[in-house]
Amino acid sequence: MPTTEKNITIIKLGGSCFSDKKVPRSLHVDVIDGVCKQLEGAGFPLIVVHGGGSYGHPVAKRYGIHLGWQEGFGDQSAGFCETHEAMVELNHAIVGQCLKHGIPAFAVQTSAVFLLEGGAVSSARLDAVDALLDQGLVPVLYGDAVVDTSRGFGIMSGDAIIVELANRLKHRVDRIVYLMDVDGLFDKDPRQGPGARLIPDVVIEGGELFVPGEAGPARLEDVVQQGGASIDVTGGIIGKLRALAHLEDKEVAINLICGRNRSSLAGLISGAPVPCTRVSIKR
Ligand code: IP8
Repeated sequence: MPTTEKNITIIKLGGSCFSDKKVPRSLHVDVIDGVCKQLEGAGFPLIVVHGGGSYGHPVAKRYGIHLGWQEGFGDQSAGFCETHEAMVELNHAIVGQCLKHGIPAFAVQTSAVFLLEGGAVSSARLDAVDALLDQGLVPVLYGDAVVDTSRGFGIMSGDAIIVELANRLKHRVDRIVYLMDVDGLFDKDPRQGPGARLIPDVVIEGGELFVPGEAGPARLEDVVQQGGASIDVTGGIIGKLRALAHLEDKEVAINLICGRNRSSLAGLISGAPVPCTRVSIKR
């Protein structure tokens, strides 16, 4: 088996893409199936990272797992374990779909790889991920409940995982693809009616997000209408993109595309023009 350094694509399966956040433990198996179909015989090294969707988030919220030990959340030890259990169930379903499509997916337990301290990553044991890639396998990691050595516990999101993988793996991550329930980032929620405009480019500079324009760059927060109902394509995703400012390699190609149709991912992989938001990081 070759063990030389490879260029890796990370596919982030966003929770909004594969589950209905209003229905606990709901999984759109057809969406996962469509994604796997487009990745069949991809022919390039791959890591899959998935979010929590309606599996991890509601449990974590109920028990305040993202806050560490706190009064008033009931039995947080049980909540910590239940959050992880929900994510394991989800991960098992996603890995199972990958295997059905001949993708050699191998679950990697995020909480066994990472430790936090005060919310920041204090330990990352990624040798096993590098070794799986060396063997031509597809590691599948997921947002998880993770031990925090000062707060007790916390949540490590799929997006934080992506930054750690890109910065610390032996192999080079050269492409990150975010799969969403819509075609990318919009100026308003496209699910709430017509007239929403897809933002084709976003630039991250000095930790801030900008939309290039003829009149000069505008702050993304000023371009995007944020509202409770559109949190996944506005507020939520803005926080996720801001995390990418911590990528050490500023050359990595980052695209936000729709993971719900059966063509955007295959199109992007083959180099065809697909509706998307491209994200670049300025040095
Ligand atoms: O959906 C969160 O991961 P994310 C995972 O990538 C949990 O933010 C356990 C809520």
